[in-house]
Amino acid sequence: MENVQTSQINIHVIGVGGCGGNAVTNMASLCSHERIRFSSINTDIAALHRCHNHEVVLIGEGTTKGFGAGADPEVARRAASQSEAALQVLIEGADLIIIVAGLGGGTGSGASPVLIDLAKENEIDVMCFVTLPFKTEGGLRVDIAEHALAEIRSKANATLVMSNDSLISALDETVGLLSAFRHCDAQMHSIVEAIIVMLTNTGYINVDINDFSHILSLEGDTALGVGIAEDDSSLSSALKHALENPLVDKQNIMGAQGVIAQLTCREEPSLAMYEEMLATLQLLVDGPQTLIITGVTLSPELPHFGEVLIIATGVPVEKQQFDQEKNVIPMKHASGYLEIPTYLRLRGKELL
Ligand SMILES: Nc1nc2c(ncn2[C@@H]2O[C@H](COP(=O)(O)OP(=O)(O)OP(=O)(O)O)[C@@H](O)[C@H]2O)c(=O)[nH]1
Ligand SMILES: [Mg+2]
Repeated sequence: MENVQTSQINIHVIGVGGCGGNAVTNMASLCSHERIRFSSINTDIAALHRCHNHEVVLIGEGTTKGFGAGADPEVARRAASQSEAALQVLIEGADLIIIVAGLGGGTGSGASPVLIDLAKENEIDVMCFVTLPFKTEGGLRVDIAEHALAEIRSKANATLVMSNDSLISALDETVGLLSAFRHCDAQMHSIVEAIIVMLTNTGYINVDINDFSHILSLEGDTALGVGIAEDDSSLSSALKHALENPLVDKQNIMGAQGVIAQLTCREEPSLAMYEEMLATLQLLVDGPQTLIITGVTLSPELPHFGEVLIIATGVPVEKQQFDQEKNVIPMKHASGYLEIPTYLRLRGKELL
């Protein structure tokens, strides 16, 4: 089996707002792939100064004077529209844009939809990786995030939602806030890397940008994930694990209209285990009409035996999991680190 390298695909990961910029800084430091471009946009010049390892664009300088959007998505929307020419230059040449943003503030929530619109006008596919705020940040932020998420879901080709609250239940309660954020960023990064490998290496069974665009064009919810297999016999479990990430909101792929199942292996998988993995996928999808596109790529430098990337689209839209509770939920842990004043959050980000 041999993979052929292709060079046509340009993937551009763009962080929007403070969280987006932090996440992209962390992702860029983890990324080993030269074909991926990272950048961040923000209304806040100080936040952009922390994005030391990738290109940055200040938006709406005339509107916010470089001071952020003050948790007002409308201000950020105007800022992004005002800087449309700069954003147009930024996205030029991309085949796929992956937007990373924290919802609940101004810039991530308000500028992301403008960027998506611009990308769509340029016929570029857009995936969005977004985080939802801690409920303890208050009902207003939750409301902002909820509205932004609905808009982003309706505009982007695929949306991956991670909630900050699930960091608390998923990770050891002694974990530090910044380590928890980095964990979240690493999860997003592993999915981005898996997509890059799939699109830039021509596998033995190949998924190319047109297959990918087709799957992304299907209307409905999205489920995305990556699972690790330590050996040949754990491919099916890796597939299930890809859809059991405790940080990710939606992972049920039942009834999906389309699924990409991309297997990347260090060495050739056995036919029996490959078949078993596909049978597991069929059971999870449970849809005779589902378009399933499978890919197999060899990547000898992979640190483990294999990786299974699942991208399911056209998943029937469920009533949103989002918690409508507007009151601040009592803190789960005595450490009290969840109620973070803005100045501490900002100082914390400087440490990232
Ligand atoms: N996972 C994660 N979440 C973050 C991080 N920084 C902020 N957040 C979350 O993202 C939400 C939005 O915060 P920011 O990204 O700082 O806000 P912004 O988009 O820059 O908005 P403005 O500053 O109001 O213009 C917050 O309510 C937090 O829940 C981070 O580094 N990682
Ligand atoms: Mg900000």
